[in-house]
Amino acid sequence: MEFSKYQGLGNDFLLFDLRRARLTGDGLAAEPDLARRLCHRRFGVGADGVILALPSQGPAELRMRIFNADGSEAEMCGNGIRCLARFLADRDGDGPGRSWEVETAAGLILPELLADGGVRVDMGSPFLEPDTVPTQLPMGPAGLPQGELDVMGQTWGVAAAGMGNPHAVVPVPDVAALDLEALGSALEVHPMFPARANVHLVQVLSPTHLVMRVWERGAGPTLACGTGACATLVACHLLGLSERQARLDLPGGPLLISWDEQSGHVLMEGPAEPVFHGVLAEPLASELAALFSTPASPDLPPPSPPSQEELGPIDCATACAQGCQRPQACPSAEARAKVAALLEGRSLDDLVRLANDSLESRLLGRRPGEGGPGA
Ligand code: ZDP
Repeated sequence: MEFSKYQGLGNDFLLFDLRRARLTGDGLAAEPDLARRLCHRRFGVGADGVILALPSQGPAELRMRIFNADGSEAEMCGNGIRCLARFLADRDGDGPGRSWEVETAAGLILPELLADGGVRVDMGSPFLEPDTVPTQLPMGPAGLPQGELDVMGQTWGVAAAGMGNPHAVVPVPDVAALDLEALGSALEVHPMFPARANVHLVQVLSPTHLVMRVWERGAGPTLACGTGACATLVACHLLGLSERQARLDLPGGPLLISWDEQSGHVLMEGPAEPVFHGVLAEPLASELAALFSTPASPDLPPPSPPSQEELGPIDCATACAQGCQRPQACPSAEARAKVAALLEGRSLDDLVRLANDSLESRLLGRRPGEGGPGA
């Protein structure tokens, strides 16, 4: 079971290429303890999260799933998707300009490899309605959920935004002066955030330059959070604190974030670097491999499609409306085979005579009192 470790601004991930594998059941989501053990920095490999590259379920090229160090699954991951793009490019030998459509629980996300090795990502539109974040904070005058929350005996002005995953943004005069551990851990599980929250303290240096500290849901204090930087820029712009485009300095380094006025999409640009490639030892390797029906070895052919018996009978009316999908499983195949046999070996004249005869007998059958079916 091979894996690679990548990091984006010090936010680090274990990546597994399972694009040719098939999930049995719900994979890692059903085994939160496995993600915890992989991410543990002393008993495991060590990372902020585990990222799986999986076959897409729709038209996208692939699907990404991300698990936090505490085993919980996140909908999206900004630094992680940059790492995923570099990982795929490194494995497949792709260069600058290559882009991918990635299916995530936050919708289709589009990373693109840049000439300098960095990655630009179209992160889609932010979620600003309270129940889409999700948060219990009410819609505020700035056009996003806002409120005052009491934590640690103090009142904090908090704004919320979603990038598929939930974020709480707290503008403060000096990020360095605050106890991130205490504030972050309390706001992460605040009842106003029913799915918990990633917590960001942000200080405005200028309208195009912000500095932030990050407390990640399920991971604690991390060096960077891509989705968090996007949510923070959106919140700061709506609150009148920043332009639509700014540099956000995170503990691990800067990200460039812009909120495109026309498309409404947030664009993120930043680095992603390989750290090492490894092979999991037992028992972790077998435990992870057991979650997939095919190991992730690139040398193996893709999994064979399920057999007709496994698939069961087909519903032609819905499944085959655009043409026969599975002739072997077609319930009308027998009837169609009889017609084919009938047509074969008969001349056109025979067929015309057959049609006329049967038409005549049907017409006769309908005349009252002259016999035929039902008379
Ligand atoms: O939403 C969450 O539970 C996050 N901890 C997921 C990871 C977000 C991340 N830091 C990012 O860059 O967006 C990886």
